[in-house]
Amino acid sequence: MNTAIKLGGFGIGLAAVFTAALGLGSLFPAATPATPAAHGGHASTPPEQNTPTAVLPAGLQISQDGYRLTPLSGSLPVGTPQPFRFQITGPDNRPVTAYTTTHDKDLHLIVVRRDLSGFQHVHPELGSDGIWSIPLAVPAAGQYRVFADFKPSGHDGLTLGADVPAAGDYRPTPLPAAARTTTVDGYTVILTGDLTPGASSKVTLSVSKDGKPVTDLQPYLGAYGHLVALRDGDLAYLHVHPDGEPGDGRTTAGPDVGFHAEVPSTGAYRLYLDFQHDGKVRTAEFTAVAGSVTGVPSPAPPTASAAPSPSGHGADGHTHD
Ligand SMILES: [Cu+2]
Repeated sequence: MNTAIKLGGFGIGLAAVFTAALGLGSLFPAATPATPAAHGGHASTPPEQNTPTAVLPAGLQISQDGYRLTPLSGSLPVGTPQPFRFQITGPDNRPVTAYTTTHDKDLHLIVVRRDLSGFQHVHPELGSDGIWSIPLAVPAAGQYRVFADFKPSGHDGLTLGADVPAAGDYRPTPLPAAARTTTVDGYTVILTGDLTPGASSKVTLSVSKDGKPVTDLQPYLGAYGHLVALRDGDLAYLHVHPDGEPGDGRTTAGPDVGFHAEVPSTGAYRLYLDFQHDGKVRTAEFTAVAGSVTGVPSPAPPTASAAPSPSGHGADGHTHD
């Protein structure tokens, strides 16, 4: 399945789990990666005690499976774009030049400040020298995380992350409180469904404008929407995609865009929905809380959440410090 694996048995196990998970449209497999076959029916030792249960979420590492993300630009400019350059090297330490296209692109670059503000989803160009480049600027100073989401030929998809600073006076932005409704550029987007730690959960985002449902969303990168979720605190990365695609005979061009998402733990996440309408891509952002966190009431049942409220039911009452 995978000739590039150079890790030990645990690494191979991870790759197998990731492959299985990708088949289900999720980067995060269930909590227990593999259950060893029962031997002789003895049940004295539960198998999970000997099984690694923690599968590292994507985006937390600069290097994985021999692949490495190396920023060649030491900082990001504030305001005026400059070329941001980086390299992906493979197990042979050479720049990777052969990729499998996913969602219309060979590589997706996500840029976000460590406080989860300033999100950008862009698509660099690959030079013949194996160096990726894109003109890039950030809106304000601070420490940024860049994520390269790509699939080397013959390998499973990877998301590697690296920190890159933007010099200047850093003023952190508190994470906005959890809410089910957000607005961007005159569009209102409503989130229904809840993130369930360790399980696949359906979330739906509904787009409207001037009080009317938008039913002519345009395909962007082969879908009516792209959703990225980042975990507050460590920026673990979850890239999820819609339930269905344009032209499959069952997926409508809005107002609802459905996703299957699986988050690795309880906690707060920032969700970023890219959608295209009237020829322009916009990003709607939400804070959502997965599971029950200390001091936070459990989310309302799905039936109740179908009726959106301006106060943001589900994780209402939660304020993030
Ligand atoms: Cu992309």
